[in-house]
Amino acid sequence: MNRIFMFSLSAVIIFTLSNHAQSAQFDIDMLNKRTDGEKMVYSQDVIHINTNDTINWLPTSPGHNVEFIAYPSNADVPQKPSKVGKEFSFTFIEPGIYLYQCSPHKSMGMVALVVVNDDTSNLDEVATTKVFGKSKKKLEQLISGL
Ligand SMILES: [Cu+2]
Repeated sequence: MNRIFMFSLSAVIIFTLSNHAQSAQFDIDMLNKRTDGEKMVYSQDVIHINTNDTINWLPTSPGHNVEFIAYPSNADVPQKPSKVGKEFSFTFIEPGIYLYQCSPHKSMGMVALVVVNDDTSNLDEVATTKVFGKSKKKLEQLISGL
């Protein structure tokens, strides 16, 4: 093998390795209506991601936001709800389950989960977090599907 070929091969290997180590980005739409007919809903009820992955919540329909209401004890999540109708991004550092709701539609079942590294060690806390109205049944369904 000549030197140029060897150099190219090493470059490809290094690129592949570094690309693999890179964290991922995921988009979740905030919706008035989902394709399955659900109203006031996030495009994904439960998403499984890895440490250092980022989720971008998109204001695909207006009037929604993200408010974390249960999360791993050492997670540094925003303590205030995100701005209604604005894109919001968060990078998940701590493994565990994150429960969030849409503040304007928290009693209409607009709750969802992020599970980082498939770690469910804070499941009890998530299951006993106070949610409102239709979100009680929705949360039960999401948890039973984990
Ligand atoms: Cu909403």
